[in-house]
Amino acid sequence: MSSRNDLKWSDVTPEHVWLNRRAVLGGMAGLIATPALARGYSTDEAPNTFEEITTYNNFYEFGLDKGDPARYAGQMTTDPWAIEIGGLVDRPGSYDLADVMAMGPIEERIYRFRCVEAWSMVIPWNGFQLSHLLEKVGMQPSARYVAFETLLRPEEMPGQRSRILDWPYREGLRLDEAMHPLTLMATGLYGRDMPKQNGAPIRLVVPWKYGFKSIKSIVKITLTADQPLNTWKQSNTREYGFYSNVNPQVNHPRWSQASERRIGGGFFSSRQDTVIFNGYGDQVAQMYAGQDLTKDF
Ligand SMILES: Nc1nc2c(c(=O)[nH]1)N[C@H]1C(S)=C(S)[C@@H](COP(=O)(O)O)O[C@H]1N2
Ligand SMILES: [Mo]
Repeated sequence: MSSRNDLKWSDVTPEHVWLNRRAVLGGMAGLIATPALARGYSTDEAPNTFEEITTYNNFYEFGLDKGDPARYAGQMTTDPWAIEIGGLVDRPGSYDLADVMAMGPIEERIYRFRCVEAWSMVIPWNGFQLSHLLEKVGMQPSARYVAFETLLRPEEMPGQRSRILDWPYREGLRLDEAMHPLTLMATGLYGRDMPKQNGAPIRLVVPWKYGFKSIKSIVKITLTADQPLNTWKQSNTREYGFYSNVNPQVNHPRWSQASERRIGGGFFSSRQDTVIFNGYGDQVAQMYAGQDLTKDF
């Protein structure tokens, strides 16, 4: 598969090369203390290791255990890949991955990532803003939401052979959320193509929302007038809403959301307070002005 992920930082980026390059660019202190290199939308917090990001995660299509995605996602075929883009758009159609990847400039964005299960990571993604894709396909005036679907292929996705969720996995965003510059179509991480367990070849990343909004291995994008279904809300409406903004004041019915465990060994391993909108409030809070976030959770 041809790749545009290596445009930014890396040749083939072993993690130490990637970290070194950051340290050089950020001043050598970066290697010793937190690599301080906040650029644009990126956080200056220390990223998790490639190993951590690719071996501890959720991708229920491959099982419920945090190690299952790394164990079983190798079976998933990601080439060829196309995304069906339709609904309230001017130019609907089946777009090949290469054409989708050419819809916006691939950037590196180092984002905090907060799972609803109260663990978090920092991940250096590569991707392009979803806004560029939406502009390319043309949003019709009646479009108010964007719906996403993951690949449905039980032959290659053992989790889809049991009814733990209503497959395919579905997610949705309000159009202003989808158009927000923080919202990424991610095509890689650490300067490499997206690992299969992290949602190859292309997945959503919405850093101010709980991780489950960041739907993986996307094959369908539909613009709609009405709020679309999202899998976790559908599976348990009391526990999961449509918005799913990170909010330490709204606890999950079965556990607190006030703090989180930052995944990672050594010095950086810690429990920390959760911040409203996962720390992206300056950039996103205004979209929810006037909404009661205890009702729109
Ligand atoms: N298709 C699909 N997308 C998914 C999931 C899933 O089970 N299936 N899990 C979600 C959850 S709960 C989390 S926390 C993130 C994990 O993403 P990561 O691999 O980047 O850590 O993926 C989200 N996207
Ligand atoms: Mo999650």
